[in-house]
Amino acid sequence: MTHALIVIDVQNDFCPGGALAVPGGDAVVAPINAMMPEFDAVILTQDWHPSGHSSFASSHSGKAPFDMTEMPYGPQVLWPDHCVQGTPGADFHPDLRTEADLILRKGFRAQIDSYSAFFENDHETPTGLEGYLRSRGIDRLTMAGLATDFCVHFSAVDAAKLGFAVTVRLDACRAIDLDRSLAAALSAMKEAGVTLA
Ligand code: VGL
Ligand code: ZN
Repeated sequence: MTHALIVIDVQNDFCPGGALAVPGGDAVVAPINAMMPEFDAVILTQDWHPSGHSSFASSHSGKAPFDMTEMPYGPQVLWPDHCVQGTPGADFHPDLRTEADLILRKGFRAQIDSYSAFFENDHETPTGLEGYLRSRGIDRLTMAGLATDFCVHFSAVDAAKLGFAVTVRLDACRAIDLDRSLAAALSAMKEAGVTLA
């Protein structure tokens, strides 16, 4: 099998001091760097929003960060402004090794958020990652990064649904854990056939 590591959103805004800091987010960097040499391919994803993105609470009058809203594609959490294209918050953590084969950016469409590295939040607009992996003959994926309960969760479930063999390295992930979203994410990943390691 050809085995790729997919490193999800290890960016400054998701690390302590960032706009949407995940508790302990920077603790994933060392284990991720250490595991990179074990894989046939390394892919990094980067949350990459235009300013004024529709997932930002600041784009909705009367809404605060972590409120919910209804989008044409379903319910959506509203976030603090984060990972705005070209800003230091959107950069990878400075210690992350970035000698990757591919950097996949997502969330660049103003009207739709994209947690998953495979499909945007409408669950139908593809990012192109599936085609990239299949054309390289990659059939096995290990995932790590931020955040366990959002981008890692949706990426892992989509990958499993697409037929990839998926392992999530929980030791190299950290969660936001909004309203018990971590527990929900863990059971959804298990149900989808993802191996939690
Ligand atoms: C993420 C919320 C908003 C993530 C990205 O990387 O998990 N979470 N944008
Ligand atoms: Zn985002």
